[in-house]
Amino acid sequence: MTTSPPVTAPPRRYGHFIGGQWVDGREEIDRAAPATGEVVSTVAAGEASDVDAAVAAARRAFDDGPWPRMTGFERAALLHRVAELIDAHADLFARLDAEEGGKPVRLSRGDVAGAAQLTRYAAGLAVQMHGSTYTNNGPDFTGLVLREPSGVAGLITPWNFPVLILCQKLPFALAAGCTVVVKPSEMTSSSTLELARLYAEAGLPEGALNVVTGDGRAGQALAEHHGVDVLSFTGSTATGRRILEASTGNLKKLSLELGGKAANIVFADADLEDAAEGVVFGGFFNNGECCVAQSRLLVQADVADAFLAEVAARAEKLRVGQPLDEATDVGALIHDRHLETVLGRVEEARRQGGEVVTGGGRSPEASLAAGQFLQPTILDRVTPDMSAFTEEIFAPVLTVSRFETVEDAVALANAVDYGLSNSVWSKDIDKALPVAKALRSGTVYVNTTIDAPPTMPFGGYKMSGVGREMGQAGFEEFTEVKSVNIRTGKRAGTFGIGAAHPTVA
Ligand code: TXE
Repeated sequence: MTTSPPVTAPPRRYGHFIGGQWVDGREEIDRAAPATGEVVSTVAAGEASDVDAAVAAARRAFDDGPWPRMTGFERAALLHRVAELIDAHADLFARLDAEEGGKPVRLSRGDVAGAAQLTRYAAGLAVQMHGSTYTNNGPDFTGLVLREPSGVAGLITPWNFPVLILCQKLPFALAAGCTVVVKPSEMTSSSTLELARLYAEAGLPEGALNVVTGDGRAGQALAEHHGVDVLSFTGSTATGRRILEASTGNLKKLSLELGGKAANIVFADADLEDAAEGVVFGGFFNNGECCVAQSRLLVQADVADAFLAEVAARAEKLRVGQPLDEATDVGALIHDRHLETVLGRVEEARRQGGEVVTGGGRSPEASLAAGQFLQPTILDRVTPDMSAFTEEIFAPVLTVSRFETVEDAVALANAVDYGLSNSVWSKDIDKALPVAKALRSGTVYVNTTIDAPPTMPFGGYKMSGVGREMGQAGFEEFTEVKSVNIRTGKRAGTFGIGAAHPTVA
């Protein structure tokens, strides 16, 4: 069964994309827009058999197809064509992710520009893919270290940056010569399916990119699959742990980008106006539904009251509104259960001694009553023993804690199980750089925040994950290295027991 070519105006209906064909599922999943409650898309509910078919198509494309055998320049040319197509369809992608994910369309447009930029950067890596040569293994030996594609890559993506996070993985895997099966979030699948359509239009060989939609069951089947060689996941730490367990059957290579609980550390000697702007951006960007959300403000005590007043004044000016409205700063949270959980966490913090400085409840706007809208919320007097300090809330909720010394600031920032990112604000580089080095996180921003060029590797320390995305390190996650040691000439006694020769123990 095949679903006719995808339509882009709601309600949309998609099948899986397997081996270059659109394939209906036995059951379907409806997605209601979190801002209105109206169903905007319907996707196939993938089962293990769909995942089997997609992995088989990717396997054939890897073992026998042209994609892994093309030159780097040929793969790069296709990725450049896709980047052009992404730019040409920017409005479509921005709309799909805003509509299904509830994020402000203005930010969604930034994600699409980022997706095109990532694809162009990955095209460069396809050209640059290379190994190394060892000429010091002995006079008769030459050591080649070959860099090869890992094989079939499984990509499982979340709902908060559907097209952007996909492009932190997909073009890198393809640039390396892998073939791919993607399982997008069941809540925001449309942009992934539309991107697959553009890859086909650009000329990607059949089976090199397959998309199976569905919920965690489809993701679990992909994580368990023996035909998948490398798996890259972005999502919650709890699901990351499940994926790690599911992957043990064939010990597949894993890259897990998980939750975060970042701190914005503001020292008294920072440019405080600049820092206030950064703190509001870091805390409320993308509805706070962001793994690098700088959701904890740690501020030096002597400037804390004045600084907090400035941050609160700016937060109160943020416009909560419909995701598709260009003027909206904060849109709708992903679903009703999430909003309820967030409200529960705010209430818990209040009971534990936190003070609500602003917000704290659903948006009072009558025009937003049908959706999942939370007021930007600031909680002061939050201490490390409170769950609001340690747990990822994933919403426009900023906690505030005060510190006295540099050492206190570092200790507070590091006093959580996560280690994805942190920000430091100080005009004194002699202070800011040692602090950046002392922070246990994969990324540190200094006098900036949530700012990730594709050239820089991204990933977590501690429970924020394993492996890296983007940069050269992110590309290498989709590759294997093979050592080939070549002996030339023939010298008697090379293999005699006890003879000295360069080899491994
Ligand atoms: O994430 P899940 P959810 C955090 C954030 C959020 C919480 C829950 O705190 O409130 O996670 O969100 C697929 N095997 N982040 O439940 O479950 C799922 O279908 C394989 C942080 O949406 O991690 C989707 O495609 N896959 C994060 C993807 O995993 C499974 C972004 C992510 O869903 C699976 C999103 C399973 N057993 C949420 N179960 C970030 N790091 O940015 C589900 N999935």
